[in-house]
Amino acid sequence: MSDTENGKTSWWRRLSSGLKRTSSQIGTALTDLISKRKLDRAMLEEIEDVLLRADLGTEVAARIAAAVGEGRYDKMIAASDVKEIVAAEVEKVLAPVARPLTIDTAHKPFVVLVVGVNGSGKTTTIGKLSARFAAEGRSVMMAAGDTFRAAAIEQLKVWGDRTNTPVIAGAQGSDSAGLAFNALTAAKEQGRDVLLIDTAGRLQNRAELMSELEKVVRVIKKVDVSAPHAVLLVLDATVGQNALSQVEAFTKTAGVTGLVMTKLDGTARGGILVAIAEKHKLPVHFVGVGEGVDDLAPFTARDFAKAIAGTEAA
Ligand SMILES: Nc1nc2c(ncn2[C@@H]2O[C@H](COP(=O)(O)OP(=O)(O)OP(=O)(O)O)[C@@H](O)[C@H]2O)c(=O)[nH]1
Ligand SMILES: [Mg+2]
Repeated sequence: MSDTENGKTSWWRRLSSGLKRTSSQIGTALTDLISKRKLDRAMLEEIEDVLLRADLGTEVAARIAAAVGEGRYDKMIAASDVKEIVAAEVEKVLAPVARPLTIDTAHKPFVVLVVGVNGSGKTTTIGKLSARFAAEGRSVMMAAGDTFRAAAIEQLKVWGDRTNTPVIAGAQGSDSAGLAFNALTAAKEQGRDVLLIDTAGRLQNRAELMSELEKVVRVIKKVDVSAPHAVLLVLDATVGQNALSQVEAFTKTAGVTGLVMTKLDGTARGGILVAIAEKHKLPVHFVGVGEGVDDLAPFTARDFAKAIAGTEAA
C-alpha cells in the first residue's frame, strides 16, 4: 500500500469514527423504527425527526423522507436501504460546496483571513495551511492578528518554527487591524505568495468584537483593495446548531468566502454542515481531523456523506 493510501485510510478512519456519534444515532434510531412494521406516513415522520436530531436541517430531512417514501409505502424496508438514501441525498447537497481553496497567483500576496469563535481551531488551521502551502512551493507569511493574548502570539510563533514560516507579530494588546496592515505591507515588500492572518476568537453576538473584525477587513483594503482574497470561517464540528448563526454573523461582518470544519476526529456533530451547505452554499475547503500538522484534508462530499450515514465500515 502506498503512503497516499495509508494517509487516506487513516483520515477516513478518523473522520468516520469522529462522526460515529451522528451515524450511530441515525443507524440505531432507524433500525428501531423500521424493523417492527411496514412503512407508513407516521414512520416517515419519525425518520424525518431522526434526521433533524442529527442537525441535517428541515429541507434536507424532508427531502430524504420523501425519497424513502417513494414506492415503499406498505412495505417492510431495511435500515441499510434508508442509510444508502441518506448518504446519496447528503452527497447531493455537499457535492456543489466541496471546492478546493484556490490560490490566485495574480495576487501577491494572496491574503487569507481566518475568523471564527473562540477555540474553533483557527490558529491550528493556519499552521496546517502554512505547511500545506509551503509544501506546494509557495512562500508563506503568517500574521499574529490575535493580539489579545500573549499565548496566542506564542502559539502562532511555534507553528512558524514548525513550518519554517516567518510570523509578523506585535505587542500583546496592540491594535489587530494595525498588525494586519503591517503584515500585509511586509508580505508585499517581500513578494510573498500567501499571507495567512490569524484573528482572535470572538462570539458572533458580541457587536464590539465583530466591528473590530470589520475594521481589520477595512484596513487590509487600504494596502490592497482586492484583499482579503479568501475569508475562512473555522467551525468546530462538536458545536452543532450554533454553527448556523456563526456562518450568518461572520458572513455579514467579514464576507466569509469559505469554510473549514475542525475536530471531525473527536465526537463531532457534523450534520450541521449539511444544513449550512443547503442554506448558504458556501464552499467547504478543508476538514480538520486532528491536532497535527498533517491533519487537514480537502473536503470530499462522498466521504463525508458516507461517514454521516454510516454506510461504510471504518
Ligand atoms: N482533535 C482536534 N483538535 C483540534 C483540531 N483543530 C484544532 N484542535 C485543537 O483545538 C484547540 C483550539 O485550537 P486553536 O487553533 O487554538 O483554536 P483558535 O480558534 O485559534 O482558538 P482562539 O484563538 O482561542 O479563539 C487546540 O487544542 C487544538 O489543538 C482538529 O481538527 N482536531
Ligand atoms: Mg487562536
